Amino acid sequence: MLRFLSAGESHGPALTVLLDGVPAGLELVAERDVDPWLRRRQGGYGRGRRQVIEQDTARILAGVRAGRTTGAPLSFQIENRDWRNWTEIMSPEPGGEPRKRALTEARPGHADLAGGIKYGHKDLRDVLERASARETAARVAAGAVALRLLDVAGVQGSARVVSLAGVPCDGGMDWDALDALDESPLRTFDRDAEDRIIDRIDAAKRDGDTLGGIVEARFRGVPVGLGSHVQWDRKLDGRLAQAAMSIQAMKGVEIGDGWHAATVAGSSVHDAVYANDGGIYRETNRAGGLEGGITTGEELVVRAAMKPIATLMKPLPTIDVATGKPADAARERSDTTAVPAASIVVLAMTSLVVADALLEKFGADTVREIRERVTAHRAYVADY
Ligand code: EPS
Repeated sequence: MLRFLSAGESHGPALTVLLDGVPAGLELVAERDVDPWLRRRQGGYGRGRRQVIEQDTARILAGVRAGRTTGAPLSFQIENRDWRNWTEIMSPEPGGEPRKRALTEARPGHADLAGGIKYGHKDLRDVLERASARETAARVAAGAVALRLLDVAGVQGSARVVSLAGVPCDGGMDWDALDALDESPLRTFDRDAEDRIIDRIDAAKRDGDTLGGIVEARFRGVPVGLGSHVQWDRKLDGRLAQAAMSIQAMKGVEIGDGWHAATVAGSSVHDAVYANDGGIYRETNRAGGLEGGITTGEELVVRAAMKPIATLMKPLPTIDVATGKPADAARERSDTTAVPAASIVVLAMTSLVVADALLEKFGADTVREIRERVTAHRAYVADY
C-alpha cells in the first residue's frame, strides 16, 4: 500500500513529505526525478510574486541510498525560502500575541471561516497557513515518486490545461509533443487560444479578480485490471475522484466523457468492443479507461474543475471574526490563476492512486518483481 502524508505551513520553515510503501530498487535522484516536477508546478502564467521567491527542490531525508529506494519509508523536505520573512509571525515559541499579520476578515471561498469556527481560531492565519495551496508542492514531490514507479510498469502520465477563464484550449492530446506543454505558459497544446486567455488573465489581474479552469491528467500503458468492481471503496474511479477533489479549489472531477455522457444516449456513450489477431480493442475511449471501477487498458483520462482562487484584491463582503462587524475580505499576496500548476498537482495525486492500485494488483517488495509480474500479466491479457 502506498501511503502519503504531508506537514508544513505556507510560511513555515519547510514542507515535509512522508511516502510509505515504495518497493525497493527504484532508481530515484531528486534533481532528476522530483525537482523538474516541482519546477513545473511553480510555473504558469498568472502566478504571483511568491513564485519569484521560491525555488522548490526536494531534499531526500530517508528511504534512498546510493540512488535507489531501500523499501523503507521515504521522506522529503522542501524548504520555504519565504520563511525568513515570516520567522517572528510563524515561530512556534509562545508569546508575541496578537501576532503581526493576524487575519480576521474571513475570505469567502477560502477555508478561513469554516476552519476558524471548527478549530476555535480568531486569528485565521492558523487556518490559512495549512489550507494554502503551498501544500501542493508536497503532493507533487510524492507524485513524482509514483510516476517513477509507474514508469517501471510501462505507464506514462501527462498533465495539461484544457480550459481556462472559460476559453476552451484542448487542442487534442499529443503524446509525442509533451515538451510543448512545458514550453507553453498555460500548459496547453492550443497555441491559438493562448493569447486570448493571457489577455483575460491580465484583465482579471487589473480588476483584482481571479480565474479558474479545467485540467487533465492522462495515463497510457495502464495494465487492464487495476481497481475492482467488488466493493465501493476499491473502485478506481472513486479513488481517483477523491484524490483529485482533495486538491485545494477543486469543485468537480470527470472521467472520460463525464458530464457530457449524462446528456446523450447510451449508444453514443459506451465503447464498442472488437477483437482481431492483436487481441481485444475499442475504437473509442469515451469511458476514459475505466469500466466498473476497473482499468480497461485504454488511456486513463481524469479532468478536474478548479474554481477561481478565493483571495481577491477586489474583496467581497465578509465579517471580521474579531469584532463580528461587516468588513472587506482580507487581501493577501496571491495568484491571479494557478490552473497550469493545478494540472501538475492533479497528475501527482492521480499518479499516487494509480501506483497504489498497481502495487495492490502486483503486490511486490522489489521493482524487479513488479517488472516480471506486469510483463506476465500483459501476456495473459493478450491471450485472454
Ligand atoms: C496561496 C497564496 C499564495 C500562493 C500560494 C497559495 O501564497 P503567498 O500568500 O505566500 O503569496 O503563492 O501558493 C504557493 C505558495 C505555492 O507554492 O503554490 C493560498 O492562499 O492558497
